[in-house]
Amino acid sequence: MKALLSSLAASAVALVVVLMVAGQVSAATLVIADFNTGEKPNNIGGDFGAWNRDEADQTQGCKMNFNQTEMHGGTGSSVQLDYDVDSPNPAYNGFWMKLQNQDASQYDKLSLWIKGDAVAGHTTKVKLELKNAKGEVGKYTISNITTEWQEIVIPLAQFSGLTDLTSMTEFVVVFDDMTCSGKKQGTIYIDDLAFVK
Ligand SMILES: [Ca+2]
Ligand SMILES: [Ca+2]
Repeated sequence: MKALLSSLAASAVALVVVLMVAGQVSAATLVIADFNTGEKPNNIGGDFGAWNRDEADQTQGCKMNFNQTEMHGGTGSSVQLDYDVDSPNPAYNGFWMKLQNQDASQYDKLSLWIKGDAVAGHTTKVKLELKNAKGEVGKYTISNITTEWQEIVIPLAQFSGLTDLTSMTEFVVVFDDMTCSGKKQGTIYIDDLAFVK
């Protein structure tokens, strides 16, 4: 009986430790955008949308919509990016999101969920950019995008070009005709963008 009680006590201690660690993990995540309201702004008050190299060039472009079917996490929505960089002209476009001068220096990584559309097709690679108030642009290329949701966790140190994380201004997705070598026209979904420790 004594052994059972001490075993129960040990289990209780272990449970408390687990709960404390779980609490720290959730506090160590800053959700930038879960898109679950299906409207702007993002979770930190920032605007976002699609951008185009040349609005007048009908041979290329990117359109953004909220999608309530292809979302990560079971409820809410994701953003759907329909891109086209299949053009006789130099082609690039994508998605931008304001980061409201967020201080990311207490975080180590950028996390996001991403998948491609099986029917429309999709590139397996996209470029990401993080910009700060100093005008620096950190760049990182994601590869191996599939038609299944996957979490991409990128150490902030790997955004080469960024030397200061105390005032982040913008997150950018870039589709371009060189990077999108697999599929120059298609659909990508993004959800649950966050800074994590
Ligand atoms: Ca969502
Ligand atoms: Ca085209």
